[in-house]
This record gives sequence, C-alpha cells and structure tokens, in this order.
Amino acid sequence: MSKSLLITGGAGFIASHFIHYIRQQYPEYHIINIDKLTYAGSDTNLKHITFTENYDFIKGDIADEQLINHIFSDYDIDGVIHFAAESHVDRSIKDAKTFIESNVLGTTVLLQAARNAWNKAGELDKRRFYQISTDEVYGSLELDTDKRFNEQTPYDPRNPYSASKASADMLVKSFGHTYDMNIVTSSSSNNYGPGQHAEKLIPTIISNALHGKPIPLYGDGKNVRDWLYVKDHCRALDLVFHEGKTLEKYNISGRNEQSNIELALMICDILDHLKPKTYSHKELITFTDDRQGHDRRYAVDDRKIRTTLGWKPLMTFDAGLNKTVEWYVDQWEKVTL
Ligand code: NAD
Ligand code: TDX
Repeated sequence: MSKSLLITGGAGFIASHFIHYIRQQYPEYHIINIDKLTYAGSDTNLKHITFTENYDFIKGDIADEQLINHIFSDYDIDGVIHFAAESHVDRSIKDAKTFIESNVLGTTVLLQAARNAWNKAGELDKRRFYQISTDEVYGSLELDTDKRFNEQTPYDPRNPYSASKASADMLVKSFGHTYDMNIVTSSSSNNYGPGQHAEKLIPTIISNALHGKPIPLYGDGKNVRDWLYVKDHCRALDLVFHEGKTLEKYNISGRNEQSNIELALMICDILDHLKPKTYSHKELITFTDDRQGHDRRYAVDDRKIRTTLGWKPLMTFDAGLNKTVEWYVDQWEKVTL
C-alpha cells in the first residue's frame, strides 16, 4: 500500500540514510522531509536523494505550529518518523535552550498536529507516530559490569541533551496513553557511518588525524560507547515502524562496546595504512579536560527487537569502520585537492 510519510530531520546524519534506504525498499511511498537545516543539516546528505514526484523537501522548524498544521492539512500523512533534534551533548552543556525548543517543544507541536489530523480522519489508533530516541535517556553504567539497559529500565538522563530526549519520549508515550494514538519508540546506541557531522567523536578523530592535529580524548579516554552502523540502524527502524507493537519501545544495539581510546587506536591503525605519514597517527592522541557530567558507559539490551522482530546487525565493526574512514578520506581529498 502506498503511504505518505513525514520524516523530520531528513538532512541530518541518520535520517538522510533512512530516506535513501526507505526509497529503495518502498519506492511507492511519498516522503515529505521537513528539516530546519541547522548547522547539522547538510545539503551534501540530501544530494543523493533524487527529487522525484514522490519526494518533497520542506525547509522549516518542527516547533513552528502554523507550518506543521499546514503540512498536515496539505498532505494526508499516514505516519510520522521523528528524527529531528539538536543532537550534540557538548552543545547542550553550553546552552540547553535550543534543545528544549527543538526536542521538547518541536515534538509536542508534531504530536498535537498529528493528533488533530488523525482524529479528524478517524484514524488516531491506526496512523503511526514513531519517536527516534537514544540509549542516553537511561543514564550511565559503570565500567566492567555486564549490566545493560533494557526497555523497562527507568529513565535517568544526566545531561541537557538526554534530558530533552527523555522529555520528548515521555510526551510521545503520554499521547499514546491519553489519546490512544498509535505510537512506538526506539532507543539506539551510538551510530557511525558516512555523513556524520564533524563534531561527533569518529569524524573528529579522522579529521584531526588527517590534518595532523591533536586527537582530543576527554578525561582518561576510558568511557565506553556501543557502536552501531547507520545502515543496520535503518533496517531496524524499518522493522519497528512497520511491525513494532503500538505503545512499545525497542532498544537497538550494535553489541559492540568500545572505549574511546580503543576506538581512536583502531582508526589510527586504519589511517596508518591508508594515509601513511612519517609518524603514526596514534602519536596525535591527546587527553583533554573531561566533558562535564560525562556518562561513563552506555549499553542496551536488544534481545526484544532480535526475538520479536528478527533484527540483527549485518555489518561487522571492522568492515563498517574501514568503510567510514575511507569515506571521510575521500571527502577530505576532494576538499583539499
Ligand atoms: P543530526 O544532528 O545529524 O541531524 C539532526 C537534523 O535535525 C538536522 O538535519 C537538523 O537540521 C534537523 N533539525 C534540528 N532541529 C530542527 C528543528 N527544530 N526543526 C526541523 N529540523 C531540525 O542528528 P542524528 O545524529 O542524525 O540524530 C537523529 C536522531 O536520532 C535524533 O533524534 C537523535 O537524538 C537520535 N539518535 C542519534 C544517535 C547518534 O548516534 N547519532 C543515536 C541514537 C539516537
Ligand atoms: O572530541 C571528542 N572527544 C571525546 O573524547 C568528542 C566529540 C567526544 N568524545 C567522547 C565523548 C563520548 O564519551 O567520545 C564519546 C562519544 O561522543 P559523541 O560523539 O559526542 O557522542 P555521545 O555523547 O556518546 O552521544 C551520541 O550518542 C547518542 C550522539 O551524539 C547522540 O545524539 C546520541 O543520542
């Protein structure tokens, strides 16, 4: 069946991959991509999306109530897949306000518009609002334990970014319970792959190494993140959107925990082969002041999505990291040539 999907934040890292993916899987779907094109939204990410009659891009703010209501009256939206957010923890520590505006207020505006439109159509319990969330909402784990967050773990956000995402998740859940809206949520671990903004850890390591600049690792470099290849995440998102149960939540994990220092060393090894210098890139690793309130470790238990929806990641970390580094090297060479 043909569907019209409103995808928010489609010029960002994950959602731009998702749009490529969904257009290959379901070419009959009409995609409406709304993005404010903040510093994080990139024309490069959109370049690969062919502008055909079943794709529309709207430059706009999800917190703009009038615009969002217009979109719901102009299009017969069957589902919302909500990615748009301010996504960088360090920025949220410097200034939380835009995180509240986009992540909390923006989500509320979308929920209300969807609720009104779908209520009028008598389809409130059928059309789906999918909230894309993060493992950060569960808080932080100690190193050297086997503990993981599962879908029942109480929320314990510890920085303004994760607090804004946790608030948005709770608003989504509340609309599901209060108005019988068909909502679903997933929380994934750290994504990596081509096209991620330069401010995030993996692009920072690659870019600084290529430029011969210090590679900054916060604190002792032992903080652990669980890395998931972005295309594997897209496959999971497709399954949750189409087959996930209403009001439920799904954790999505790469089952691939790495400390920041291990990760930096791996990337330097790849670059030592790809772009050899007179010294090893590892010599550029520099320990800096720690991030304030730096969460020590994230790890999510993903057994639910594996057993109920049959998902598992297909990309190995070795192959995914090589592919990612090669992509950034290629971009860097184009720019510096
Ligand atoms: P990103 O920062 O690369 O992209 C976010 C996009 O949202 C940008 O294109 C930006 O222009 C747009 N945007 C921001 N505020 C907006 C607004 N008010 N109105 C319209 N558009 C707006 O983010 P990402 O890393 O691709 O993350 C996408 C989603 O996935 C976010 O909700 C994030 O919380 C979640 N998530 C990310 C990761 C990760 O590792 N990157 C992991 C788990 C969950
Ligand atoms: O220069 C750096 N040096 C460094 O040591 C940067 C940018 C980060 N770090 C550390 C902090 C974290 O321990 O690396 C780790 C990863 O940092 P980020 O790339 O900023 O990601 P993180 O804070 O883990 O959050 C990410 O995953 C969850 C995304 O940015 C969020 O949007 C997502 O929800």
